[in-house]
Amino acid sequence: MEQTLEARLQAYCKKDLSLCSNEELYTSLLFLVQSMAQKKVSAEGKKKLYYISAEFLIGKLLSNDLINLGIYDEVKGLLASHGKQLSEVEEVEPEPSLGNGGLGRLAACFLDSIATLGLNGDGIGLNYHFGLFKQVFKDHLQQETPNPWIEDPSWLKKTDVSYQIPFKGFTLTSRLYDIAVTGYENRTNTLHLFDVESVDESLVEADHITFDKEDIPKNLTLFLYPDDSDEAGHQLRIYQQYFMVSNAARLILDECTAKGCTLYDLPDYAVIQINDTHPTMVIPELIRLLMERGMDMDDAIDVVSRTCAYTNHTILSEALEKWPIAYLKKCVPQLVPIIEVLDDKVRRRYPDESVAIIDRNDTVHMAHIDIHYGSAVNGVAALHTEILKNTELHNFYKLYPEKFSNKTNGITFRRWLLHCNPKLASLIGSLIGDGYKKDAMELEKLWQYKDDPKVLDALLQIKEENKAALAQYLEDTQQIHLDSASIFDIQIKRLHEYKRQQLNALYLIHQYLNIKNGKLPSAPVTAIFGAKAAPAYTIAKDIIHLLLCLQDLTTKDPEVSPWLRVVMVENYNVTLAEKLIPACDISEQISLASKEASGTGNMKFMLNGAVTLGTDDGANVEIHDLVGDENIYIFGESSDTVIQRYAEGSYKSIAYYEKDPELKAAVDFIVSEKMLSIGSKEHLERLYKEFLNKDWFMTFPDFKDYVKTKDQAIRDYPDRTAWARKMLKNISQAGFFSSDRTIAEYDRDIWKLN
Ligand code: 26Q
Repeated sequence: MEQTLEARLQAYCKKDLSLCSNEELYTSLLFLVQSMAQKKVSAEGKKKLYYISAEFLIGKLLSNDLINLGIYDEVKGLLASHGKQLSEVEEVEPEPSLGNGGLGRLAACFLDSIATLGLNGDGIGLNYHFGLFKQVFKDHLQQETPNPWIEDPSWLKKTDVSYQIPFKGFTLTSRLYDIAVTGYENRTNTLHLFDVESVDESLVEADHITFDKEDIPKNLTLFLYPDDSDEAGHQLRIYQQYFMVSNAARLILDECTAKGCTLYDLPDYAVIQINDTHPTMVIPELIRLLMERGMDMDDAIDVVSRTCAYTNHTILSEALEKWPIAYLKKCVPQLVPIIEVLDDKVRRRYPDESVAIIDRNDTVHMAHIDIHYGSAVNGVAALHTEILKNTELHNFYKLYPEKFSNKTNGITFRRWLLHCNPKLASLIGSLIGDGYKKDAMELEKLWQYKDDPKVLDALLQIKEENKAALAQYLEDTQQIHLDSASIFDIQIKRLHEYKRQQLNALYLIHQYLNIKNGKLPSAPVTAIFGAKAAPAYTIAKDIIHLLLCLQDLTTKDPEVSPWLRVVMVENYNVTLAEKLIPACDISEQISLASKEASGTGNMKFMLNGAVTLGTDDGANVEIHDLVGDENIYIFGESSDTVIQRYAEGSYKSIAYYEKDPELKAAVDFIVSEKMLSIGSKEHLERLYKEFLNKDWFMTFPDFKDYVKTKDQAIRDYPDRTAWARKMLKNISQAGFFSSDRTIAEYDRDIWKLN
């Protein structure tokens, strides 16, 4: 076998492997993987799932595919025997950052699990030429630069599929590109990414993410939009969404009719999962296309309603998509009469204005289309689904209780354990066998080792090695120096006020002031952040500024740096996450209770033996239930209290500030002379005022408890055996969060593929 693999690789390289550059090895491996993946034919079946999503944050593909194809170790050994390192070859691959964060990464984990479980299902999205912007720090501020990822050769395979997509005033020709999605020792599925034939990368100037926004034929698939409510109204987003779903609908109809579908029996051939409201226009578009093919409207509505299902990923009302009908008229007028009929039917059935599709301001509520005209609605964690049913979507729940269900998110253990933490994966394998790779619940067997000093030591040893590896990597790539003997306390996620990086920052200032006053912590701590802020999100960028100033402050002060260091990594992405997560001691999951729908980073950290410090929010609630009070640090007000506080509208941050001298000192420090000597007055003052006048995500009420709980975690850490037991408990309970479990539930309750 090795001979064969070696021979095949050599045939691609056209020379001895030891003479190849890492670039040549990367392209040869890409060809090898593509040909092997192609040979694993997708199992056919009558019914197929189409997972439509504006984002698929797939991350680098090479090593993931090598693992799934079962040749990772062999390739690694083969390269090593020729003096080459697979890890160096991995560095050559550009990361496709085709998503903002959780929602896009979830879609990628789902594709892996769908293929791994052998289910008949593909992803459909857009082929953005530039992924989410590349983040660069300058003068303690974030700057955004273009992030290209498509090279020649690439993972994208050009297909013959192409459609004519009509917009007001012009028609665009599409082209489908496919990426193979390998399952773990199983079938290969496909991620279908549609592009515009007329797209023109030269519209983008080097180093700037600005471009001609008017020229739709050239710019439609250039950029992924940042999840930025300020820009949400931008019409390009409607063009993108319609282009995505019109192509998707045509592809689905073509595939189904080729299998003998009469269109009236479409729900027997296809199920469409709508990932948040971004693909919602697929509902009116499918209805329109069915009518074009001769179906009458009521039948078309019925068929489509039985084909589509919707997942909600947020309870932030400002993030729920609403489009002025005037925008739709300007871009895609053909959908307007259909949406009007959908609205009219709802209004006839239900006089309740709050469930209407087109509101009194002539704005179309996309989620409302999904709920009325889809067969299922799900939230992404138990608490989130309860909040949808009882609060945010309560009026819909009353109408359609049978449509609602919970599907707690999950993560693929292939990428988030086998690939990113091979040492831990192999320790687990040596203790409980490899069955856990296919059945994650088997991780529970690890708990029998809770008193085994050898196992606990091995866990600590692996964590130490992963921390040293991260330190080396950040030293080499970002000139950041880490003390691997300190506690690695990590918060990595998009920068958003509700996720409360600013609460963490207040703690760090508080700790800094303590150290300056001679009060040292129980152990040295390195607080590591990674986060991109949407380009137009002012306060989020101010928070990044604060963190970068704190990095400067703590690094340069010899009194402080042995005890406390703040580090913000540049350009946080999937690739960096894969290095940070295995090296983490304390996982920061500190969103304001009720605001984080689920979170999935929390699951990745837990699986890799970090202990969570978090609020009872999103999937933290389920982690808490699984590991018990002893093995997690929970703080802060409950979601019920928070929801009530918002309902009363009574929150005044200033009252907390005036009551708590420690809080006041931390907040005042933001605009202290010391900070102003490092950072910019404009940014720091704006942030300071935001805290005092608004603090919309209520950091002040949780400050005291956060400080207390975090200090307790830091006090507990030096008891290494007790800490290792907490790590073991977390790993052993992580099986529930395998996306294989999540996908099996979607299939059982919604897709019903077999
Ligand atoms: C909307 C309008 C205009 C432009 C962009 C957007 C936009 C883009 C992306 C709005 C939202 C998103 C992404 C949302 C997201 O990532 N939500 C997260 O989904 C995860 C998977 O379910 C959850 O774990 C997280 O809790 C949730 O925040």
